[in-house]
Amino acid sequence: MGRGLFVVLEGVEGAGKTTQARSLSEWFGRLGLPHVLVREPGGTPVGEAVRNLFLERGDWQIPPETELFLILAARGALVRQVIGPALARGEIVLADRFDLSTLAYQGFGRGLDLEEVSRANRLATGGVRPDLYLLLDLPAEEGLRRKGGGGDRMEREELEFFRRVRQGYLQLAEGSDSVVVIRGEGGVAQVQQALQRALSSRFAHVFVPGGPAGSSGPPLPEERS
Ligand code: Z5A
Repeated sequence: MGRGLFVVLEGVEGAGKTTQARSLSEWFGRLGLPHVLVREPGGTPVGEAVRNLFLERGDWQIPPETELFLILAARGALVRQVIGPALARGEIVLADRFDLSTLAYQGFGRGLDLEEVSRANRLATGGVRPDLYLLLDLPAEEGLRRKGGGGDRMEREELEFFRRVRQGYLQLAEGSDSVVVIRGEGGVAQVQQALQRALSSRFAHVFVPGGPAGSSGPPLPEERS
């Protein structure tokens, strides 16, 4: 089975993931690289239904454990129905959030045990792991300011929650060579350049002008165990 490249954008609310994911997707297109763009929760019929429940605008109280299982239910479907097949075709998968979000939000944010969250994550992903996480780091205040406040169930959380999430992300990134931290405070174009630089330096054989020579998809990165 072939193995494409799995890249994830992570970060707090309003860090710019969706904006940057779109621009990266355009860049991949210009380079002639086959790719799929997914977001979490979502990306499958089950995932989109979970997304509606999860981000419900009403006054629902959802316990942290229920949040965890909702997210993992969506992820289980996304990995098996979209991400796995795309990687097997040798394509690039660019995901707007993945398992690091669960550690940051349900672990650091909600206070669930990190080991248990990691174990549950492994069950949901079936061992499919990203090749690189691009963490857009931004003070929680700035992210919320960009979003304009109010909004869905998560957006109504207190500032302190988002601060814990941000610190959690930074702690997860520390000492990990699969997480690259990118400052999210610059302008959109500046952040995009930093992301492209990070990808080009990590996967120089994939992100070359004109795309990978003589292949229908990106060359395979080292298989991870
Ligand atoms: N969640 C979870 O708890 N556990 C999990 O495991 C997973 C998710 C997978 C998904 O909500 C929620 O699910 C999320 C975490 C939780 N909730 N929270 N909080 P979502 O998908 O609706 O929201 P999001 O993932 O947090 O994305 P977002 O709020 O849309 O933010 P973003 O994608 O990072 O930012 P953006 O949409 O690109 O930009 C936000 C605004 O800032 C917009 O007006 C842009 O024009 C502007 N922007 C973007 N970049 C810049 C720069 N560089 N400068 C200035 N302004 C900018």
